[in-house]
Amino acid sequence: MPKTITITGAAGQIGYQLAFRIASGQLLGDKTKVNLKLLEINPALEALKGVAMELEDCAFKSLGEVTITDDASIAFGGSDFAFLVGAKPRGPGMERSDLLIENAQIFSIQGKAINHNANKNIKVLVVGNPANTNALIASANAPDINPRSFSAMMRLDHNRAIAQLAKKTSFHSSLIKKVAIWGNHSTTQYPDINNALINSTKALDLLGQDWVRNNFSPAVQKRGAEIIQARGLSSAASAASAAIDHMNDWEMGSDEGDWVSMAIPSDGSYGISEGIIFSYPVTCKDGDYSIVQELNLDGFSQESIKASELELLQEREAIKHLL
Ligand code: NAX
Repeated sequence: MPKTITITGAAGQIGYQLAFRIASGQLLGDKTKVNLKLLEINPALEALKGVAMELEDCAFKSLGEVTITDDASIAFGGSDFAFLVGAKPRGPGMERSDLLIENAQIFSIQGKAINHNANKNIKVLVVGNPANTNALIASANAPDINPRSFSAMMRLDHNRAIAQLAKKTSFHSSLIKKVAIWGNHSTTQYPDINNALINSTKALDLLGQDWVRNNFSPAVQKRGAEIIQARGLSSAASAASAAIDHMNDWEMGSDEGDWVSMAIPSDGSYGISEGIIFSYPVTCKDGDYSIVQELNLDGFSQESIKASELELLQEREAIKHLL
C-alpha cells in the first residue's frame, strides 16, 4: 500500500534535501512506495516544478506520484506523514513576536487543511520555526486529529549533542546513548547528559560538569549560528536528516536501550504545563512514543527546564487568539 507524504516548503533548502531522501526510500524503506505531495507558496511553484522534474529524473524505485501545489487542501489530501518545513523567515526589523504571529497564520491554515483532508492517523512533524508553537497552532486547528499526532523537531539538537560528545571523547557517535534535549527549539533548550552513556560508561564520569555547562551546552545551543557563519546559509542537509530520523523512529521504533528527543504535547510529566509542545526524552514503539519517566533532575536541570517552559508559555500567550 503506498504512503502519502506531504512536504511543505519543498522548494526551500531543507525541503530540497528531504524530498529526495524520502523518495529514495530512506524514511520507510525502499519496499514501500511513496507518493509525494509538495506544497509551496505561489511564487515558488516554478522552482518546485524543477524539483519535481529532478525527482522524476532519479527514477527512484520507491517513488510513486509527485504532486506539486500551492493549495494546502490538495497537499494534505490523504496524507499519512507530513513534514511542515515551510515557514516565514525573520525579516529585517522583525521582532520575535512578529515572527510568531506571521507563522501562526500559516500553521493555523495548514492545521485546518490537515483536519479536513489528511488520513486521521497522520503523523505530523513541524520543522519550520518557531517549531514548537507552530505545532501547537496546527494541532489546535485540527480538532479531529489526536494531538499526539503533532510534534516538533528537536532531533537536530539531539544529534548535535551526540556529535559534540563524540568529538570530545573520540568515541563513535553510535556508542553514545541516552542524551536528552528538553524544552523549546531555541536557545533556552536544555541539553542534558546526566543519564548519557558513552561506550557504556556514564558520560559524567568521563567529562567534568564544568565542561558540560561551559562548553557542551553552549556548543549545542549555538551550533546553528556556527553553521550559518561557515556556510553562509543555515543548516539544511543535517536538518533534513534529523527530520527523517525523527519520523523514522516514531513510525518504526527507536533503538532498544536508547532514547530520542521529540517535542510533543506535554501531559504534565516532570511538572511541565499540559498542552505546550515540549521536548522530552522518549522511546518509540509500535508507531507511538512514551515519555521516559522517573529521571532524577538536579536543581540546575530543573531550573533550565523551567526557563524553557516559561518561554513556551509566553509564546503560547502571544498567539492564544489562534488556538
Ligand atoms: P528556506 O527559506 O530555504 O525554505 C522555506 C520554504 O518555505 C521556501 O521555499 C518558502 O517559499 C516556503 N514557504 C514559506 N511559506 C510557506 C507556506 N505558507 N506554505 C508552503 N511553503 C511555504 O528555509 P529552510 O532553510 O528550508 O528552513 C525552513 C524552516 O526550518 C525555517 O523556519 C527554519 O528556521 C527551520 N529550521 C528548523 C530547525 C529545527 O530543528 N526545528 C532546524 C533547521 C531550520 O533552521
